[in-house]
Amino acid sequence: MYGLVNKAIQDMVCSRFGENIWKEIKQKAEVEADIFISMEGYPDDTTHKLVKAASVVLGLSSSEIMQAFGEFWVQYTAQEGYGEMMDMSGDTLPEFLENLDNLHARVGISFPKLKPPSFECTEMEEDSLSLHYRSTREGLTPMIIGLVKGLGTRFDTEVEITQTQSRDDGAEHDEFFVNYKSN
Ligand code: 1DX
Repeated sequence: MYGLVNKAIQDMVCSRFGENIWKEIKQKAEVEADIFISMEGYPDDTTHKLVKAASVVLGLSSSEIMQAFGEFWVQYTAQEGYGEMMDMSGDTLPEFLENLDNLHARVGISFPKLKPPSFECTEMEEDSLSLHYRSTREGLTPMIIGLVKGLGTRFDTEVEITQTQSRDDGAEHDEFFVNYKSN
């Protein structure tokens, strides 16, 4: 994944727990890089090792860390150079979710090593939708819950999200039911 992802993990840990905890996590993860370059590609393994090490050092589950990271990602990217792109992608939670594939297509033009996931909304109602998440990657599903909650915060919308289908259980892709109410 692009370094932006690892840099976001670093900034989340440093802002909440400080530089020393981050150093400990990086050491435990056996990640050699001194700094992450946003626009450079890194092995997915680097990200997974960082999450695992953070889980041990902070005493939280990997799933909890990934959820927190998903929430963080929404505000992080909005303030780290991609705010305009986020602004263009919708004014409401459902609109933004429907535009995610377009957003990734746009990023992919400039960054061809992007392996964008796909998000599809079905059964769209006044206050709910089904969200289908398809990815070339495994193990990032808890992050999706955080991402959607982060979008809820961004759009001042109360969100409830529950997973209704899981690749872990043999389904073809992950599916979520999203209930929301804008304030
Ligand atoms: F609900 O399943 C809200 O590296 C959401 O594969 C979900 O393949 C917001 F310059 C610049 C760059 C860089 C901008 F090239 C990414 F570095 C992308 C900014 C999306 C904002 C996807 C990150 C692929 C890296 C799922 C989890 C990954 C999507 C991560 C969240 C808005 C982003 O993001 C999977 C890669 C951006 C960029 C957004 C993602 C890769 C998302 C969301 N994805 C790189």
